[in-house]
Amino acid sequence: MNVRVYTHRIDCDGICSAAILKRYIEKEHLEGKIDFINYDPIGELAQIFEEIGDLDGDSNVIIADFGYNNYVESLAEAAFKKLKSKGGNIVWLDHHKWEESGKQKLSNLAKIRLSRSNEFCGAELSYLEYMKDDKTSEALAKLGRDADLDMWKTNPPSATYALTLPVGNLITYYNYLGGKDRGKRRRLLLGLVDKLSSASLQQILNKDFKQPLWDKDLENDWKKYRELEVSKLEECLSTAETFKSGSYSCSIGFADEIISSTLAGISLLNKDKTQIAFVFYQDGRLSVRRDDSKPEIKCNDIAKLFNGGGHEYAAGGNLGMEIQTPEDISKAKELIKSRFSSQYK
Ligand SMILES: [Mn+2]
Repeated sequence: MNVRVYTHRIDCDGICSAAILKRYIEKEHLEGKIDFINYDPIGELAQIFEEIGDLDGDSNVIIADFGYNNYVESLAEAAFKKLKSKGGNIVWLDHHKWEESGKQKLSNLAKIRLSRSNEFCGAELSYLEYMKDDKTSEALAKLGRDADLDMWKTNPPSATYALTLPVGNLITYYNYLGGKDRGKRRRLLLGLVDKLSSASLQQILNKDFKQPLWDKDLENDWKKYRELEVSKLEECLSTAETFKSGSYSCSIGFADEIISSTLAGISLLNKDKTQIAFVFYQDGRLSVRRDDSKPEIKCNDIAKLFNGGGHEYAAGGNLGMEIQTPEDISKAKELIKSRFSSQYK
């Protein structure tokens, strides 16, 4: 039997699922390969499901922590039919929201094990399904849960509190460095999965906040990530602009992919003492955030001007253009200013 694992590549839960499943492959002495899955970049998802359909009949596919939508359903259905007709086997473990119709359709082709989003996360489902008696897997599942459900914010903090932030940062960093290069991205993420899956229980449950990572390479990469974050944030803040429309004061900044919209937005509001921060990215994504002392500002209404929506305190939309050159940055800033000013004066 040949095990093929695909887990969600963008967060701690997906990466911990991969680490648990790697322990399973090793424990059972199976042939196996770990890979990752996400909704972007365009074309990659179709490629992955095509690969699944083309696997040999002795393959056992495990998908973990990856959610369903109509697009995924159409790809998965075709791939699963093909693999199943050759004798292959598919298991899908997830805690995102699934349509009942999709679940039913795919249940004829694969074993679908779902839980509610806060009942069991992807890593916990992987642990319960394959590695129930393994303490290290239990701890990895806990790390996935803590990150996914924000458990590290609880008081007292959970047992894997110290690792949640650095591991999350490393996942962001490796996805960033890999970019659209699937092979490079996989190599980098796999390095992290290898280290997590071979870590000791003590290393995973380490409570040393000053030095949470047990491995020199990981520690170095985490340092590089933080340095990159600082320099890219500085770049965003130093090239940002402010403008006024009516009684509203706003900031606009262009941010590198590595900077989260939350960090960029809050930093702009603090630096410029403005009420609304617009942050946009190379792919045209736009994020809107307000000064929290101004609850009358509804970010989701503002985001509607840019085909978006979200929460009142923060929302997102799209500029409908890619930002490649300095001229594009100016154009994008003008677009944000004029569209906002036409409605909010
Ligand atoms: Mn998850």
